[in-house]
Amino acid sequence: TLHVSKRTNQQQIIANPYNFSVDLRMPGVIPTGSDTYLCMAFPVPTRQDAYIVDFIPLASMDTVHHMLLFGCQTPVSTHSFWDCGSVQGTCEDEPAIMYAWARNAPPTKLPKDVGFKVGRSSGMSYFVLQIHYGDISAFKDHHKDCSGLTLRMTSRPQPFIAGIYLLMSVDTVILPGKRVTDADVACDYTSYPIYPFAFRTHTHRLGKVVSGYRIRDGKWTLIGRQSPQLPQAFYPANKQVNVKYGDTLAARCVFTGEGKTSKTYIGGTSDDEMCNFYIMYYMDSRHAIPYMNCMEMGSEELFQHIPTEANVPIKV
Ligand code: IYT
Ligand code: CU
Ligand code: CU
Repeated sequence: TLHVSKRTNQQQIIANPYNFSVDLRMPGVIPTGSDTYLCMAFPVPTRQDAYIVDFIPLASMDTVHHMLLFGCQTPVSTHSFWDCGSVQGTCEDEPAIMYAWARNAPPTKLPKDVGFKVGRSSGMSYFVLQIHYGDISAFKDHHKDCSGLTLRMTSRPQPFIAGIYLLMSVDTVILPGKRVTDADVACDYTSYPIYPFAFRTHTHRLGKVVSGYRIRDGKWTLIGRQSPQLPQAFYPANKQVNVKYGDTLAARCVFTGEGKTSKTYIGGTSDDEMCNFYIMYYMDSRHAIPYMNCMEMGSEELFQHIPTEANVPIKV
């Protein structure tokens, strides 16, 4: 009967020897100023391949502004936590973003049968947790913070692999006083099909709205649009938009130079800007590519056809 099969199923989940959890927590830290970024690296606890199938955030709501999880080969430090504000960074090699938690945003869930592949063969031997402590007045009592994440993992191969496609502008210049500057990025997609299920936008203070699209046979279909001034978490993508060989992926960030007295360039500090549109997707594990990116400007001709919504500000 239904009742019996349900129980068996539950027992399987609990007793499944392939499943395990990994706690990634700050080791009791006291941030010394507002807007402190602290990072901590954790070795991936298995020699074989493993898959992250769920993220469980454990963050103090009154102090943690956001948390990001990266995977990489060589973190800046492997001993203890470090200050990873704009100067030091997270990894010596290329960090790959896997998760974002931001205050007041709903947490991202991976779809069923989807996992982020980690471990030696995937070139990801460390997790790096980055925590942005915003308002630190809650630390007046000198308590220590152990915020972080629990990862639910399995060593059982997953049918679909999660991945990130990052569209980013590398050459935008925002002129002082100019009301609108569009940063456009676009690339032809020439790989196996991907199924976007979440997206994240990132700019600094001058970003107004960031939108991402699939272009197929000249038709623009929205993957997601958001204000980068809202919590920069991964939000659910527009449903049923898949991306296949021959499509084009495109993104536009809208900036304003109002109130500025000098040019603003792309760069790492809060006085610089960034234009990022991240697509979180899944892909058949038989030909999975976990990270892809696009840094091309895209032609003016192409962007003449972008839907007008891309320049409509979002209320914050
Ligand atoms: C110059 C820029 O746009 N940097 C972005 C995107 C970026 C992310 C990763 C670039 C590289 C990376 O390896 I991961 I090269 C940037 O730094 N974005 C920040 C975080 O660092 C992830 C963000 O919050 O999106
Ligand atoms: Cu933050
Ligand atoms: Cu940035």
